[in-house]
Amino acid sequence: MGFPEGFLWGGATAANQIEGAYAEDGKGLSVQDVLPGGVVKPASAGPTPDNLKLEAIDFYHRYQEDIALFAEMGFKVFRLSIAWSRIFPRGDEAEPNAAGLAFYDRVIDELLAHNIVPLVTLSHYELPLHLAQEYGGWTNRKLIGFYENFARTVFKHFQGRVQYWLTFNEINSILHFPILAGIMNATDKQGLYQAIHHELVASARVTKIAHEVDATNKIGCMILAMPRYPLTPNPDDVWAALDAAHDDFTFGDVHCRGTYPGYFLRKLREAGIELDITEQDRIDLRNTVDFVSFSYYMSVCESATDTTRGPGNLIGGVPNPTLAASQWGWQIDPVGLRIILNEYWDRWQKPLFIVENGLGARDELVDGTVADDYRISYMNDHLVQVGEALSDGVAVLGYTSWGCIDLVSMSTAEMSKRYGFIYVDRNDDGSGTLQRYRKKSFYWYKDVITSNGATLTP
Ligand code: BGP
Repeated sequence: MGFPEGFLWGGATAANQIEGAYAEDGKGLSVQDVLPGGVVKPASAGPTPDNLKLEAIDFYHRYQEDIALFAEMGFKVFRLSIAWSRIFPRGDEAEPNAAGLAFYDRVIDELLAHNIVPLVTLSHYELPLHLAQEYGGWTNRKLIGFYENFARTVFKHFQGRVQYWLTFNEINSILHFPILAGIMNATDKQGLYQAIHHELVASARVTKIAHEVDATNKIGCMILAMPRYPLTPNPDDVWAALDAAHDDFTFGDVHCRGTYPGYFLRKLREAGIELDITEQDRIDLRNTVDFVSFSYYMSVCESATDTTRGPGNLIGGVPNPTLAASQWGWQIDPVGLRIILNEYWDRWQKPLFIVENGLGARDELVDGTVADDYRISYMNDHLVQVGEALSDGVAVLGYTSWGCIDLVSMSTAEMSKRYGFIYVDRNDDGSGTLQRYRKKSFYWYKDVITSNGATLTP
């Protein structure tokens, strides 16, 4: 079967991890600008000189060079996010910041000039800091209106130029890191779940708006996907795995079915949480998405008795004794990608889009390049499993590898955790020329794209 004609090959990024220029052209501070240690560390008082994100890889000024490199690899699609705080610096203004829109005009026009389809995330782990500080982030229902205003503005502005949109990056990770929803202080579960509800309603409402602005718009939700395997065949472990998976399924279920699943309502009941859900909310939630996108890096095990938690993509889990791990302890499991693709397709029957996958590793620049065979092998093995899933009959729209150009890590705010096909000369201490270099994987990916997957080795 193989990869279909028109399969969208490309790469993925997020505004706060590549752009830099954190205060340029009227941009307001975003929540990410005050997380110099990355998302897993507590928030600091304000921007600090050691916050690599403030300059990041300076995509803000170097986008032309970077997009030319993406085009050289043959990218069909490029995933970027629009920083909400560039368009609405405080988040609650009525009118957008024209200079912010102008930046994305330049970027999107550049992509289109290279025949690269833009795939835009509306909120990639960020919101204007003002909305977090003054309103309590997504715990506040008013955020729905602010987000709608932001979304409507960009849908209209980029109408005819951007067709693929994602509403919230890895929306399920809010359960574990409420800061991602602008909840700056420790909060009770009630506030957290109310914030989840507000995000889900907001996602559904902007899905409706996107279709009203342009019926050809395609809106996806975005889920942090991580297969949960039972640590042993003990049925209690099997249930523990399903119970943990429900935390992720909830978000896809609401986005694809338009109502809350029973297992989620039970969890709320048992935790004594009563959500404020209006009749209008229930109607709004029925605006389901056109496709489901997800990130995939690793799988974990779950157990009814073993409480060990290994490192991982924000959530982590019980380590799998059969798998090797990356330098950051993320366990490598290509078959898990086929499993997730089959599972999501069976469950939701919506086209799937793999919008993040890749290997974070320490690279060594030698003679102007990096011999990153480990990355090639990781990606080859995962893409082979995508091919298997396609043969299983799963509808997959495309694949955007994470951090196609080296960028600042989300969890740890390091530069040295590199994912790219393109090496960026910048170090954890902020030193470096920011010059770009093609890695070995650059040429490898170019061949994969040109051959539409035929050069992958099973
Ligand atoms: C995902 C996020 C990305 C990202 C990636 C890799 O969860 O959506 O923003 O950075 O993980 O994570 P890290 O940068 O921590 O290695």
